[in-house]
Formats: sequence, structure tokens, C-alpha cells
Amino acid sequence: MKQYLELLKDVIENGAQKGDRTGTGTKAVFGRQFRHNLADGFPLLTTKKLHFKSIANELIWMLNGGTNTKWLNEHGVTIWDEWATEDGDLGPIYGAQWTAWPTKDGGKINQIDYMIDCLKNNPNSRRILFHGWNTEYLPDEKMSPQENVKNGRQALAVCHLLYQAFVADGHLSMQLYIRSSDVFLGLPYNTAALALLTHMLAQQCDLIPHEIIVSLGDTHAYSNHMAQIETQLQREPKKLPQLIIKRKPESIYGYNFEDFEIVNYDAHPSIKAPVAI
Ligand code: UFP
Repeated sequence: MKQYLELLKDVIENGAQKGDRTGTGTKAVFGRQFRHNLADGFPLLTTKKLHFKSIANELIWMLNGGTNTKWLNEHGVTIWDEWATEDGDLGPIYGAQWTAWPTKDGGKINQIDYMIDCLKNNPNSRRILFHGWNTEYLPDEKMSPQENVKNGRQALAVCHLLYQAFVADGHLSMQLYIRSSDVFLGLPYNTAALALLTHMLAQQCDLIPHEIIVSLGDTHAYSNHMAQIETQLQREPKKLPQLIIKRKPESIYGYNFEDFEIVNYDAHPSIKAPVAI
């Protein structure tokens, strides 16, 4: 995706030097947006190889309310390990807010059920969205992720927080707001997950997947990712792969990684980079 490389360049050239919670230091710009038509291919980065298995399993885990790394680890995904307690607990992060938003009378709201119901029965609604930013459970920035979890808070404050759907002429588009985006490590994952979610929702609701739009708040490159970003900027993007969904599960909760196949994924080699915790 050319737009992604342009965004990297924008952050490097125009970013203000900023300190950050992790003590690493970043270059950051504020408020950026890009869009991609899914008919042009599946937006899995080609300028470095991405681990699609982690992306798909993390999304399946979140949709099913997962907030513990045990299930992820059993499915070969380790991306959340640094934030988890010894028991694998991450506190009430994405999965909890998406599927079990707590109510004042002790109940739970499944925002994913609401989303599916709206897409099927009220697709003209301007309220088809789900939101992860539940302020009651935000972590204290001065505490470690594990201390926060022990205090009933999230290990990491939700980053990709607001997903909104738009349906017109039987086509489904999705927009995601990311309040804080690590452009080298986080953004390629978040973009591919949004695209995968759009395909899954479209399949479940008999719609045609159309556009994804990613809107970014604090858009940053960590100071220890600069060499990796330079490498990536020197690479020529290749043709995007396609996603095949081999089966239609009974519900949005029924997908397995094996249901997905990424075909024609020709990418430059992966690039390692330290993650800021
Ligand atoms: N981050 C992402 N995408 C994610 C995720 C985290 O880019 O899906 F979970 C990055 C953004 C930021 C850090 O660099 O993790 C979160 O730190 P903070 O809460 O201080 O914004």
C-alpha cells in the first residue's frame, strides 16, 4: 500500500519529537486518515511480511470476549504476553468491552450482537458501531500493566477503539478510529484486522465488503524503529494478496483461523523491531 509508505514518510518528516509513557521517545503527528477499497485486494502489507495467523487469531479471540493470553498462546500467538500477569490475565480489554460491556445493574451488553442485528435489520442506521473506551477500566499510566490488571483495570488502554459501519446499496464499509497508533508495529496489524472483520461481517450479513477507512489520533514512530522504517521506505510495494473465506460459520463467533486463506501473498521479508511496553 503506497498510502502506508506515504504515512511513514509524513511521520518521519513532519513529526514532533515527543516523550511518551514507555520512555522510548517518538516522532508524532496528529490526525491522519487513509482508505482502501477491498475490491483492490486484501490490505496485508507487502513491504514486510506480516504474520496473518496472529492477526486472525487475535481478532477471533477478541470477538469471542477473550482477555487472557492462554487461548492466544495455545493458538501460536504471543503478541500480548509482555502485558499479561502470570496467569495470562490482561484485565477488561477489547474482548470484555466488545462483548460484555458492564451495565449499572450488573448486567452485560454484547456490542457485537447489536452490530450484527443492526446490519441485518436496520442497515440505514447511523448508529451501527461498537466502542472499547470504557473510562472506568482505564489503566493508571504510572503503574505497570500487571499492577493495573491486579487492580481490575486494563493492562493497556484500548487503542483501536471505535468501529463504525456504513451500508449503502448492499455494500459494507467500516471506519476505525485509533487514538494512538504505532505506525511501524501496530498499524499494519490493526489495518489487516479491520479488513478481516469487514469481510466477516459482510459474509454474516449478506453484504459486499467495500471500503475500509482508518482514522488516526496520535500517529507515532518510536525512536528505536527509525532504521526499520528506513528499510521499509526503500522497498517497492508489491501486488496485494486476496482473502478467501472457505466456510460460512453459523455466527460471527464461529470462525477459526483455518477458515481463512490468504492467496498470492508475495511480501518482502519481515523486519524485527522492539516493542514499547
Ligand atoms: N498500539 C497500536 N495498536 C494496537 C495496540 C497498541 O498501535 O492495537 F494495542 C500501540 C500504540 C502505542 C502503544 O504506541 O501501543 C499504546 O500506548 P499508549 O496507551 O500510551 O498510547
